[in-house]
Amino acid sequence: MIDKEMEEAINKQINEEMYSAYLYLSMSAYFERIGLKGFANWMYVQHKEEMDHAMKFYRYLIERGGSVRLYAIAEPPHEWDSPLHAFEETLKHEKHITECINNLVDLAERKKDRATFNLLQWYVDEQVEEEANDEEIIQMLIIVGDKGNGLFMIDRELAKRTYTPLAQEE
Ligand code: OFO
Repeated sequence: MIDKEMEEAINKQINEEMYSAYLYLSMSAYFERIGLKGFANWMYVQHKEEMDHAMKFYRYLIERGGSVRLYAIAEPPHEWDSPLHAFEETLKHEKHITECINNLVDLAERKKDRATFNLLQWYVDEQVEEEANDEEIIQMLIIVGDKGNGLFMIDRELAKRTYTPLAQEE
């Protein structure tokens, strides 16, 4: 049976992950609206990955005999100034998520909850990858100046991203 404080913290993280999924779905709709289908695809895949992050915590809580609480998901923004602005906000959000994960790691250590600590290592690695991906796209957008032919080249690149369900990765 999982510790109650740990359970509450994981339930809050499920909500953070669900919000991430919501935020990126909203960004996907924004990119569709401004005619950047590749960017929209990238964000849609990101949305699905965030749902997987939430569900990984959800299944873990159930497995540990915990009780899942699905808190209300906040409304994300629906408008950004430019593709660069959207990706800067994405990176900012991911840094916030990294901090949340690090706090969970600290709690698991304090509670001597080795199983949760082990689970969290997957999220620690995932955050490194997510921040690096965002930084790479931000750099590309800075180089091409956020418009014109360069932007369409990035759009073609981002159109190639495909979704791999989490269960198949492990
Ligand atoms: Fe974007 O990694 Fe989960 O939230």
